[in-house]
Amino acid sequence: MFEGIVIKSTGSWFTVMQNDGSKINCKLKGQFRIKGIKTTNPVAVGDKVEFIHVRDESTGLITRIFERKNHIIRRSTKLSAQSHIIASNIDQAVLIVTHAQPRTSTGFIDRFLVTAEAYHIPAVLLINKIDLFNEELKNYHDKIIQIYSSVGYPCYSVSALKGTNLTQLKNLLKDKISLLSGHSGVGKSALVNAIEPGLDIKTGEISHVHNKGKHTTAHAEMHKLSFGGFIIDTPGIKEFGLLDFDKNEVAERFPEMREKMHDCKFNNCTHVHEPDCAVKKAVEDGTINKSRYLNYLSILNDKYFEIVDWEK
Ligand SMILES: Nc1nc2c(ncn2[C@@H]2O[C@H](COP(=O)(O)OP(=O)(O)OP(=O)(O)O)[C@@H](O)[C@H]2O)c(=O)[nH]1
Ligand SMILES: [Mg+2]
Ligand SMILES: [Zn+2]
Repeated sequence: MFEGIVIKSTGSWFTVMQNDGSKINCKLKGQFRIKGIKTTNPVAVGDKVEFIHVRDESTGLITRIFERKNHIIRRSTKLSAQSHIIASNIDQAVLIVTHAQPRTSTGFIDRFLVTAEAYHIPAVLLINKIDLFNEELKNYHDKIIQIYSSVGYPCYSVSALKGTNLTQLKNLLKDKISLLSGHSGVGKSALVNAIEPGLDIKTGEISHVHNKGKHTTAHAEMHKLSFGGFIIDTPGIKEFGLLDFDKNEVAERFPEMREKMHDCKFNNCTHVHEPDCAVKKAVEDGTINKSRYLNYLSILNDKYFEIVDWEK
């Protein structure tokens, strides 16, 4: 019996890395279903597993998945009740954001942050491609940094292309297991290459027609960092489908609302139409950012929430 950590999954094959750094391709023994989670992938990158050797030790068979410290899940597609475990056993979730080529909306950012809050995983915003900034993008960038750092999310601004601020980024990643997420084309793989040049991961072009990436990375993969820690590069995602279905919990996942909501007149206040709502008052006087509040409303109205109790 051997132990290791899943560093890559293609769906049917899993690459497992042992403590000594050696890698072995494994299959799954039978049907694995983790109780309470209905996912397209029962085993995810980051999972600690037990395996046995088959066929003269060249491949393995995963026989057990150890209990996860945490995991982060998103809904696979808008209409599907299926969900996808992006990764497990992670120390921090890093969202790569770009203001151009492609542009990441605050709606996408907030859905990601809400999910990280739901799983109690520390989240960080990493703004890439700052070399593309003109006056207008620079102003927009300053506003974004102000919004998110003021509610407690660390923000980093880098350029994978020019190598700007990579020392800070390395300090952030050192000795931790970090998940990189974001739209296709934001430079997730380019960033991994920039801080760990030996890896030479494939990166893609940006389509000139759509100003979007071309989904170059097909499977999540964990890479060992020479200066300590691991980084998980993932395929770009179009939208971040929320798994949550309890509307009353959404406000708690906005740290700035969490702080105010106890002063609302009604303790089941949804902060939408109720009188004497401390959250709405804070939006009016500018203490809570308007775009964050509007994204909160948008999340409440999400189609995802119409599928209630999908798990049962
Ligand atoms: N100008 C500029 N371009 C960058 C920067 N970082 C990455 N790019 C370019 O953006 C394109 C996409 O980069 P990738 O690293 O493939 O993006 P990705 O996020 O891994 O995309 P997927 O694998 O499709 O999810 C490439 O052409 C990179 O050269 C940057 O800091 N500045
Ligand atoms: Mg990539
Ligand atoms: Zn309220």
